[in-house]
Amino acid sequence: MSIELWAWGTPNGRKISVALEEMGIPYTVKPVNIGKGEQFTPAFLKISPNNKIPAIIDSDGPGGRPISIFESGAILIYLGEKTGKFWPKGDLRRQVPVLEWLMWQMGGLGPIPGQVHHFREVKDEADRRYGLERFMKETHRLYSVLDKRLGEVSYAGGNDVSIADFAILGWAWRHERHQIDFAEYRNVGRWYDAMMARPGTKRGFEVSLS
Ligand SMILES: N[C@@H](CCC(=O)N[C@@H](CS)C(=O)NCC(=O)O)C(=O)O
Repeated sequence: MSIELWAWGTPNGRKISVALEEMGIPYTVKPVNIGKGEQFTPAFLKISPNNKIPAIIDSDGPGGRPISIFESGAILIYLGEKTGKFWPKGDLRRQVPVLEWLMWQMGGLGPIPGQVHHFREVKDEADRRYGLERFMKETHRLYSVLDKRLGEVSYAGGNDVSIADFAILGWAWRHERHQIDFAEYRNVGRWYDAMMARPGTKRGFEVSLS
């Protein structure tokens, strides 16, 4: 099995390097420098038509034929299905909470703190204040929801580490940039420390994506 990971060292890119390391899948990194516009090259658009990292190419896809996948959530589900790791393969009841928290991240704790990252850099003070007020409030709400969940179960999807944790971790890794203090979200802080202490996760954050 050989996978190409087309990515850059951002939260969405890190979700996949962490998953690949945790699953023990060999892969090669194809850096896509999004600061230099490499996400718009024809070669990349062919596998990621929305011009965003990450994307993967699995040379040994279903039926033994190559397959490319874009959207980090789709990639995580694919890798979980393929390996049976961090994904309750064949157990729809246990898949549901994993999917719920994966989708929760994809639609919330990613796009929203991403807006905080953006508005922090806005020069006009009134615009900056408006954006930060709006998106910080929602970012705090999302962390409260996660904190409650992680007060009830050990990991986002239940009692086992799953692809949902890798997805959420990619963004929680940038909590300082979106001005979140884990002292306010103790369950999230505990989960974060436990995840970051995992050797596979550490490797996933350390591997060069540039
Ligand atoms: N929903 C997408 C979001 C991916 C995304 O926003 N990627 C950013 C980097 S973290 C990107 O490639 N931005 C380049 C651009 O927007 O041109 C996913 O989860 O894969």
